[in-house]
Amino acid sequence: RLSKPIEDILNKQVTQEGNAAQIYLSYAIWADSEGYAGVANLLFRHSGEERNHMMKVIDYIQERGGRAKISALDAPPKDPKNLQECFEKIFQHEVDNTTAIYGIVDLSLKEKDWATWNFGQWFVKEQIEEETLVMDLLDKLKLAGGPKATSESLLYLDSKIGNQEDDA
Ligand code: OFO
Repeated sequence: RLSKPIEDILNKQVTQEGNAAQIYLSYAIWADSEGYAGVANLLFRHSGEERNHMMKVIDYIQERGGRAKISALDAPPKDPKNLQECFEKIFQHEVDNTTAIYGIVDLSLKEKDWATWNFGQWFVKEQIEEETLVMDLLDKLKLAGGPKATSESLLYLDSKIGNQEDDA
């Protein structure tokens, strides 16, 4: 059975994943409005992934005799200025999320709650994939010319991104 501190930190993660889903959703809508259909597609799908993460934590809390809580979510961030800022903000968000996951693993270690420790490992691995995915987007953008990228190369990049597989 979950201890109170573990239940609390997992519930914070439920909110964190819910906020992530909102952030990706708002950026997906921004990308779509800017004409980046490929990026929008990736971000819409990723928003769904974040919601799945939220459900995964909820299921775990319930399974372990805790009580999952649904809290208010933050307002989504302002629209990014351009693709560079969009990807940078997403990357920062994933790094912050990794820190939150490490907090869960750290607490489970202190409490010798090996079930939660094991549960946390799935997210540790997932965060490696997610950070890699966004770093890859930033690399591609750099190759396209970074801040000096022409709209032609951005559109080409967008179509490439739209076709890439995303299982993160
Ligand atoms: Fe983007 O990650 Fe959830 O956990």
